[in-house]
Amino acid sequence: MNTKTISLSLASALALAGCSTMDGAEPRELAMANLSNSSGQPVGTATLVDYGTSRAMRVMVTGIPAGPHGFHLHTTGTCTPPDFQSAGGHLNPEDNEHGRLNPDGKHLGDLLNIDVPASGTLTTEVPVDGTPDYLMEELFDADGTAVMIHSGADDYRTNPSGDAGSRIACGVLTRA
Ligand SMILES: [Cu+2]
Ligand SMILES: [Zn+2]
Repeated sequence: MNTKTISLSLASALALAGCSTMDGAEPRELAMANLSNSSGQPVGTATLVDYGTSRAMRVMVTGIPAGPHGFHLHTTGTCTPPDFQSAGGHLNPEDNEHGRLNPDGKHLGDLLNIDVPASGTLTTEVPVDGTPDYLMEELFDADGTAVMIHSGADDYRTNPSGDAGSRIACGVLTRA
């Protein structure tokens, strides 16, 4: 290895180290919800994680029927079983229509479906749009925000709810 190669390698290493520090590569938890099913039993957690350049909702669930499930943020942070209608519609501060495949969509609360395997246990992450400041302002408005899992898949298109079926698990977000 000649001197030029060595100095380039060192420069790259420093650049990478600098990058990770500036990005805040240490994931930071912003908010968290304990999820319960319609019988009031705990089924897992949802945690909003800030990766510096992006945000994600980390989902850890168990005892959920296998298959794809609509997964949303709902506008009111109240989870009253068994139907969880208390949580209102999707979190939608920009007054859009529902669905990421809808040309007039999407709601801030429209997250990707989660696909639960036969075991009923899943750990995954789905992206969440918006800066940390914007998200914290909207999530922790006067009436808070709920995280919801539905019985069926969100079709990402049908207004206002994606035709995702009943609400099977709900949790109120709190600041982490
Ligand atoms: Cu929903
Ligand atoms: Zn929606």
